[in-house]
Amino acid sequence: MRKDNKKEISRRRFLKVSASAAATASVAGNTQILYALTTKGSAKSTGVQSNIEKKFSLCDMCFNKCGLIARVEDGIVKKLDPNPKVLKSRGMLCARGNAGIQRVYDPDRLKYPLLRKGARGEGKWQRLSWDQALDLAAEKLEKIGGEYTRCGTLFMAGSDMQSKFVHRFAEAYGSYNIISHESNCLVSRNRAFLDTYGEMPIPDVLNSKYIIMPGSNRFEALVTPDSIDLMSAIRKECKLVVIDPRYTKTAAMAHEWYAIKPGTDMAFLLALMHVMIDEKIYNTDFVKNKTNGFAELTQHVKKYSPRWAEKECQIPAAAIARMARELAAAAPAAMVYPGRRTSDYTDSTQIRRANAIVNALLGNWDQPGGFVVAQKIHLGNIPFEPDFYEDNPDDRVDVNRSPMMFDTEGAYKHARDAVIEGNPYPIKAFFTYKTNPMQTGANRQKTIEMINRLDFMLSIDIMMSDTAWMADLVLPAASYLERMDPYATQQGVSTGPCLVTRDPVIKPMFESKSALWIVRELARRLDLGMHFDFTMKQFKEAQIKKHPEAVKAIKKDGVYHQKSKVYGRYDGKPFKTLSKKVELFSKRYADAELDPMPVYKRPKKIPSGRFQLVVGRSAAITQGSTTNNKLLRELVSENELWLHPDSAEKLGIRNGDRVLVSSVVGKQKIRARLTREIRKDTVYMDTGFGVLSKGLTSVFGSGACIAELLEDRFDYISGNMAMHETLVSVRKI
Ligand SMILES: Nc1nc2c(c(=O)[nH]1)N[C@H]1C(S)=C(S)[C@@H](COP(=O)(O)OP(=O)(O)OC[C@H]3O[C@@H](n4cnc5c(=O)[nH]c(N)nc54)[C@H](O)[C@@H]3O)O[C@H]1N2
Ligand SMILES: Nc1nc2c(c(=O)[nH]1)N[C@H]1C(S)=C(S)[C@@H](COP(=O)(O)OP(=O)(O)OC[C@H]3O[C@@H](n4cnc5c(=O)[nH]c(N)nc54)[C@H](O)[C@@H]3O)O[C@H]1N2
Ligand code: SF4
Ligand SMILES: [Mo]
Repeated sequence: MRKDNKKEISRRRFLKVSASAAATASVAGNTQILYALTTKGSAKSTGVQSNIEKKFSLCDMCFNKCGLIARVEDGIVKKLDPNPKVLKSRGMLCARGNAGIQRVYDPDRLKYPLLRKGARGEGKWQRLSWDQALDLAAEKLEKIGGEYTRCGTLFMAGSDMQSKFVHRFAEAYGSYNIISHESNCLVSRNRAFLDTYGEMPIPDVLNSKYIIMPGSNRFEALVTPDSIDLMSAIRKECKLVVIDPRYTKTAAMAHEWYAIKPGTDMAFLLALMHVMIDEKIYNTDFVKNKTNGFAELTQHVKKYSPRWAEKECQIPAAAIARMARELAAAAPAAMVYPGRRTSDYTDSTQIRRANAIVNALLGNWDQPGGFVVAQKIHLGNIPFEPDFYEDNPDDRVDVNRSPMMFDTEGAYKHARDAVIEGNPYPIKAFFTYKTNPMQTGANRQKTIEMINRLDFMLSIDIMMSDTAWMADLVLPAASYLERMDPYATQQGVSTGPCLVTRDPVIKPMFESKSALWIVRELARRLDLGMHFDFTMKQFKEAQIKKHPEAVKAIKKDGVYHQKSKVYGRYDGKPFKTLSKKVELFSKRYADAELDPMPVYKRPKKIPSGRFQLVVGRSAAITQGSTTNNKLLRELVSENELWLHPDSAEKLGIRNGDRVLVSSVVGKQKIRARLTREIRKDTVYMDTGFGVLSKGLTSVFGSGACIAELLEDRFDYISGNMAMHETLVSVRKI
């Protein structure tokens, strides 16, 4: 009874929200939105037999691509349910996944191409036809290519199954300045694990008996299957220890939580190694046969005792020693979780190297409950040979700013600096697809400074994001439920690899188009049409040629699972490193004049009266891209500054007071939330608020922008943005 009541209330609220949403929308397509957001048009409500089709798709509210089944009635999506057959997502569709309907039917959707009319960021736009927009974009790219070479355009595409076509366009056009969101996310982690193991393993959380999780908030920062597996594991016999300056939801579910001093994880990890080696409780067989540099490591960690570490990281020495023993006892079904962005500091590759090395001492490689080798199902391609442009510069624009950047990836922070400095050569155009660096690149003013140096900026988005708001030309993209996407391979960890895809669930609304369509049309105008001489259907056929059985399975279940061995895949095989072993000591680093083993460097002191600002996640928000969603706004409608009550008292701040937060790069006003769920020297706020774009009518005016405050420091090895290195002061307004 109660349950039904609840349902009714939320349905009514949903309708209220929809009605007001529709009232504020003043452009074409209203009837479709209105129809979608009411139940009036439903067959059920008129007593006619329901005509609901169920269609497979994949969620796109974050990068996880959880399997879903859309219930579609008369061409309108009515509900999204999880697809239990997709084992990687373990039958989950989270709050954001459910709210995907609102993404598609948001009256704030971009509806047709828009050309900037007023000053940049002023919000004056002129509607263009697609032909006008594409002709203009092609003309600008041609002109900039002629004046500044083809590398004078910087391309940035976010996480998407069609980003590969944007990359292909960039290569065909002739620019090697291609970046993604990843250098604002996890390249330092990938760097560290690649340089230790030769590849990036994945954690087998489900079968683990002991997990130490430093700075990963898996019950709010959802990653499938890890989030679901962690819940299953701790309900069985797995012990979970969370190390985080905040008492996150993950910490709340853990057996133990330590509010580590920010930036000191390496001290903790080195002390774990110290105990394991000192007490000889590491995996002697694995270390002897599969690793390189153990003698050097033994010598190296002698000074890093738990008593020493306690002074650095503020985790009690006895607890560190006990954790080392418990971990070793549970090994190989034990791990220090590798995380994603965990501790994002200027030393983060080395912090994660320390993480990788502790795991090597546990010998959990290729073992149940430890690290699993990532598997891919190899797909076909339609190959192409881009032209060579002789006048192009020798290298990427961000080259040599960090010693070990990924060639294919570069770094947003470095590319942005290079554009601002015009060094080593000028960049005059910026092409963004499904990424919002105005909210997700630290130091928003610098992003604005970069954009102000450009002659032309083009953004492809579904909404008028803050990044689109700054562009010259904004192109409307088809959402995930409206477009056909290529096949992609996923890894369900213990359930092995699988293939998934998207077919359109409904027709594209308004004038929205897929990335492939847009870049093909642009290519045609630039005489590069031969590189896009295929339809999405043909591309998919080329991808799947070797897996005819997958086509049938996907039609039936929305997914194809490949049976394959999950553990023991490395039996008798060398590691893909220089020494062919797990590199505890890295000769490559030594040759590059980097520390071959992680050396602890004390983070800068937090002066009294100032706070370390850390970044993190809320379960209802995806980075900078979901805060305008009205269904999710019912859960989090604005961000607040987490501040410890003892620190607040000294500043005369009470719960709910408006405060001014200042860093060396910016200032923001925000409401204070007094909570003991954070250290006294640390503050936190959610991402995605304080937007500049008036095209985001729901979220505009709420909360503060963390990107405006974050200092743009970087991991010196990989060029990863170091987002946790910001000090702020807080005062009552
Ligand atoms: N709901 C939701 N889920 C998501 C996302 C989302 O936006 N929303 N994004 C997805 C993406 S792209 C990613 S990369 C992952 C990120 O997932 P995680 O890697 O789990 O990253 P965060 O949630 O940002 O958590 C970082 C945590 O580190 C803590 N921290 C800060 N400084 C330190 C420190 O010095 N030491 C330690 N030990 N901890 C520290 C912060 O308090 C924060 O809780 O989440 C994914 N899942
Ligand atoms: N301040 C802050 N910065 C961060 C983080 C943080 O937590 N806080 N997290 C970091 C991490 S881990 C990551 S992975 C990055 C992610 O950074 P971004 O790549 O910027 O990811 P989102 O913020 O999700 O922005 C995605 C953009 O794509 C648009 N979009 C959504 N669906 C579609 C579609 O179907 N087609 C098109 N064309 N566009 C679409 C959205 O409207 C939005 O503008 O941010 C990093 N930076
Ligand atoms: S975790 Fe949630 S938002 Fe992300 S893909 Fe899965 S259901 Fe969608
Ligand atoms: Mo990320």
